[in-house]
Amino acid sequence: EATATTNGVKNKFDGDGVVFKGKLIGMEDVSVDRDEKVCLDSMFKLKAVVRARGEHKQRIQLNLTMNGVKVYDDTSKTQIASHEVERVSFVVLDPRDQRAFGYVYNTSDDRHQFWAIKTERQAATTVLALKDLFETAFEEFTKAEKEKVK
Ligand code: I3P
Repeated sequence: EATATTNGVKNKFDGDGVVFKGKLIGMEDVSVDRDEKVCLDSMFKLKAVVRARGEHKQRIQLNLTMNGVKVYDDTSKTQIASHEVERVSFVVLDPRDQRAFGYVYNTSDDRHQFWAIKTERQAATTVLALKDLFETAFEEFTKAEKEKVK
């Protein structure tokens, strides 16, 4: 069920938002909130951990919504994480893998978590949708701020 935004106009990120299927490569704390090399080092390390473990990656569903990026276990539909848009500081595509990307989520206690995700299809499609979400959320925020000063 889509919820109306501040100006009453609905967009594709309202309600359940835009959905992508994927697998969780892994996540870990990184030292900084925006650095391509740090993120890619983490990506390759997390992939190596998966390989070494030899187990299947967890299947996930990503919902890109106005209330943030929701991560669900695809089998049980249990929510694993909810990442508010304004706390996501960096998104990176894996240059060695067309189906992998990651992002940095900044926790309320100031840690920087890198989430590495393998997408079912091209990762660039998901990254473009994420950028669209950031822009849409920022526009909504700006509109709401303008309403306040009226
Ligand atoms: C699988 C293959 C798949 C991979 C899957 C591997 O190995 O590499 O591409 O899925 O990962 O198990 P194999 O060819 O030996 O069966 P992704 O491309 O989606 O990572 P998974 O087991 O973690 O699902």
